[in-house]
Amino acid sequence: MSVYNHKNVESKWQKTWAENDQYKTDTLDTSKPNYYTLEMFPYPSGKIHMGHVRNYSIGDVVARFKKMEGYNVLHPMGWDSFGLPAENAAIKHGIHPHKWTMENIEDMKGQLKLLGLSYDWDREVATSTPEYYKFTQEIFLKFLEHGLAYKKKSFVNWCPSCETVLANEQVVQGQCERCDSVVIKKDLEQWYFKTTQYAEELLQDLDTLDGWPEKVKLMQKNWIGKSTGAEIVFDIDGTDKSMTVFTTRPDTVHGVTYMVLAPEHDLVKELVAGTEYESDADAFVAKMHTMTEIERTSTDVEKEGMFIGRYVINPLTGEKAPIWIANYVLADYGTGAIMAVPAHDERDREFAEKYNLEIIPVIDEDNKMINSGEFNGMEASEAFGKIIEKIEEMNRGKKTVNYRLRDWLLSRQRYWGCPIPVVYCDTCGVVPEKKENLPVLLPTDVEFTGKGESPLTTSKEFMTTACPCCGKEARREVDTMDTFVDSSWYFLRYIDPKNTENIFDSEVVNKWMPVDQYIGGVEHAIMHLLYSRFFVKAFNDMGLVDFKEPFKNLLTQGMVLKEGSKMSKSKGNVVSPLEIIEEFGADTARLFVLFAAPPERDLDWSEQGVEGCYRFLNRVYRLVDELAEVAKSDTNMGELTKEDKAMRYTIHATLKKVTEDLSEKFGFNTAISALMELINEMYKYKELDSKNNAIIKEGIETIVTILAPFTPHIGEELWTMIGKEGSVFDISWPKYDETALVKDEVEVVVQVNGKVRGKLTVGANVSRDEMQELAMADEKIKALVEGKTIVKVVAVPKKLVNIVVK
Ligand code: ANZ
Ligand code: ZN
Repeated sequence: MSVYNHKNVESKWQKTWAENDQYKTDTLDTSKPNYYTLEMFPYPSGKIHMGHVRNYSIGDVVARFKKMEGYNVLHPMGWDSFGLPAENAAIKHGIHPHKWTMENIEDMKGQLKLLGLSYDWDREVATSTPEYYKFTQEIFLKFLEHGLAYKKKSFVNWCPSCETVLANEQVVQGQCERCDSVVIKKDLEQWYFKTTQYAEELLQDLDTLDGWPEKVKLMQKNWIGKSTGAEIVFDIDGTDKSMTVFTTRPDTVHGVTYMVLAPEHDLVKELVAGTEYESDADAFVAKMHTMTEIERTSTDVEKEGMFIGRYVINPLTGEKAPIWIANYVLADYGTGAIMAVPAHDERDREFAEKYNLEIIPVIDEDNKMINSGEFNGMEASEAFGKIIEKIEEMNRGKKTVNYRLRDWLLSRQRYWGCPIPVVYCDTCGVVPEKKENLPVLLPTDVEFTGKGESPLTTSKEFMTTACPCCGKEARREVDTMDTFVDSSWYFLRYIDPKNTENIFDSEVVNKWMPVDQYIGGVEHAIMHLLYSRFFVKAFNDMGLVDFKEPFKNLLTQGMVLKEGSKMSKSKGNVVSPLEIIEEFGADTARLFVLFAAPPERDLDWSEQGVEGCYRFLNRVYRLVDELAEVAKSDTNMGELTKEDKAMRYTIHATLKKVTEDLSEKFGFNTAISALMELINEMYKYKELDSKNNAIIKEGIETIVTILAPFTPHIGEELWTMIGKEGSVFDISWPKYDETALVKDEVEVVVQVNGKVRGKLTVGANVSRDEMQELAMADEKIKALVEGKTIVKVVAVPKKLVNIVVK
């Protein structure tokens, strides 16, 4: 008799797997169908947390199961290793970000290995290595070449504490996502990717993603934010200028009583220059810069604005309307200008009431047009189209579609990111670095003050360079790329990670993509997924790939909570995976996170739950250990008793359930609980005098095989204990025996006049007539129908008998 020693078992198998290169994938092998399963790669903070354990355990079950199902499985792992924490460590502790990052990667890799995950480590990538970012830079140059990267000056979100620009997506309720500082606006020259060029495709193609959670698709849809309406041009009275507005309600154009320009709108300066309004307007604009977009448009914030002395002429009515500037109109949505219709727009009404502006209703309660000249009496929905037509005829505007999606601002005033490979030359202007000069390496002679401009400006070595065009002395771009650029293509690099010539080999990538199953946190539902989709679409248009979406199926796993709240240092409720692995083993940790909740749901950490899983694995171990000799023996099943049949039924029903749970949905928790029941049944069965050794053998083999993807170390160990050679993961996933699932006896409901009056156990194959006879023979039923006329008897085989009496 041996005892389950998780430490010995786990270290033994981890070593064996490494020695045998067990999880190496040959991407060129065409003998099996491909299956690419991927978990979102981590930032190398140095320590794995329970969220990682959960994410990667889920992915590992998928990978192992698919491999046993006969697929050539690709299951890689790497590091999203550029980013702010490394730089902060440099500022705080004087450690170079590179050193800090590489040490963390080593530490975390060691920790991941303790979890027994089936990664092909030969494909490991780290985005901060020159081998990787050389290609991030090449991709940037391709985008530049195809007009998908450009530079522009604009008001950007600026975090005064991180001293860097933030993408819209990184501003949460007006605050920096990382440090919670209030985000302000700053006017800077920045690099952008033209994500808006793909707005419509990014929206439309969501419909092709059947394997994505609806909620994620909805979040993306809202983020893209398509609205249909019109652009209408209003001439500015007494000038040769005009003002173009975007409206989703062209039907209300007769109700326009004033106009609003965003304070930052270029026209504002032109219109107030040299007028009595100039200084007040300047002050108002300056004030707006201290506010975030969120604040400015929040319904709680009082609407504020000022008249700037000019009027437009309404193209449909010929009436004049005053031009105002106001906080609630944003510069970078639509055209940055609106026609205000206080009768039908809540925001405009509030503003009009405050400043005593006219309110003219143009639609009545029956949705019919009023005060609208030739359109009076028309349904508003009809007028919508008719007014657009008229405006188009008059050449005063057109039907348009507008998206909330903005171009992706990728410049960061940071050191630890991918250098943007362009050079500024006094003669040639902005010059892309030559492909053969890539990578533009991050210099090491940099000072980390944490303040001011991009740290790269402190590097002499970096700052002075030769213009790739004319050879004269020139300056390098000192900003680095947003780290989301790095993670927008890593899933492609895994397929061809050692390619030194190209970003990847298109042919192999086309064979493996899209990713069959992507797994990660819902916090990446917008940015990372949208950006990756954008990259793939751009690559498709450049002819680099032949697919249009990167991730076929997506699973967003829930969080790991403790007593209902998120584990966090400040709450002091963090459970360290390493301690759990030490005390109970990785298999127990994996089993717990897979068993405690369905993967999409949040999971509450429970000490008792973990102990329960540990006891379960011990129980399986003892069972297999006790029955190992029987399982090794060569026996015949022979004639089966009722108990034998019941045991076989449980074995094969469990196998069927686990197979279905793993292949159709991510029913890890229900699969595991079915397995637990099977173990209980086996414990009972083995005590029977009449037990059949062939069934025990069948049961034990099934248990070991189907438990293995969840808890791989003990899986391999038990496999060896029952005398098998090689790895349990090299065998095919077992097929259940249909005949074992055919029950000899079934329970049938007996009804009298449709009311359930009893139950009968009958042979599974009895006929309708026999069922009827058996029902009538039942004492209780007999009493109920006695003295009555039987009108008819309905019998549904294996289900029910209904006797209708009068
Ligand atoms: C006149 C009007 C009348 C409007 C009415 C609405 C209701 P969505 O659906 O979000 O696209 N708008 C346009 N550009 C704006 C900007 N830069 N800042 C603030 N508001 C802006 O909203 C489109 C509507 O929001 C537009 O239609 C415009 O107001 C306003 F009864 O025009 B509407
Ligand atoms: Zn030059």
